[in-house]
Amino acid sequence: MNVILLGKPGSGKGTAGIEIAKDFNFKLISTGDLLRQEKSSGSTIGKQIESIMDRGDLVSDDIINDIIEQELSKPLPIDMYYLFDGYPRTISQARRLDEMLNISAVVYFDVDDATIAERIEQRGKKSGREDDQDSDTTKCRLENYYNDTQPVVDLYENSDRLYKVDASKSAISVYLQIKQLINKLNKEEEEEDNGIY
Ligand code: B4P
Repeated sequence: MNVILLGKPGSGKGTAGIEIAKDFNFKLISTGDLLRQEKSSGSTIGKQIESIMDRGDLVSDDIINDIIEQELSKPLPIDMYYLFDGYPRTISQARRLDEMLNISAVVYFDVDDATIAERIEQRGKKSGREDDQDSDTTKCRLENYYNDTQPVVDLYENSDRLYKVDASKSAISVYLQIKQLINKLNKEEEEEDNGIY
């Protein structure tokens, strides 16, 4: 079962993703991490995306789709599935992903904007991430979320693949909610495979 973690910037996708990937033996693909690696490598693409990311804008779909295609072309053990963190963030990315893979579940991190702003401000003090450093950049990231990513949430909700978790709770609580959800979905899938339904 391939799973997506979807939500506003700073909603906790990365934090939960690391633990969930370990527990369920997922291959974790975080586009944010891959882009930050590209940026710090100083490559041509890294230079292209640096200022876009620092001001809180989304990197182009072409670059993201190339990065994802490269990741998906790497061999994956037969019993392993993907956990996507921060991808897809636009309708075009979501459509491309649906062409490449079967996505059974999308975990939506439900949290209000004020909590997001507070978390990003706190992270900015430690992370040194350019995009966490001021409230205007956070505002821009949230605007991009409403313009580009909210339609992706609607797309998955309309195709009955969206499962909400209360992401305003503590990191451990969010992690446990997702763990419980994936266990339940795995069990349902198993029962379906065994013809119980
Ligand atoms: P990402 O790296 O995906 O960053 P994010 O959305 O800010 O973080 P996330 O939701 O993972 O929050 P985190 O767990 O860290 O993206 C960065 C940039 O890359 C984007 O702005 C864009 O430019 C580019 N990009 C990435 N993917 C792209 C795509 N597909 N298309 C185009 N561009 C793309 O948590 C945030 C903070 O809150 C942390 O400090 C954490 O400790 C804290 N926290 C987490 N959960 C908590 C909880 N439950 N309670 C309290 N604090 C919590």
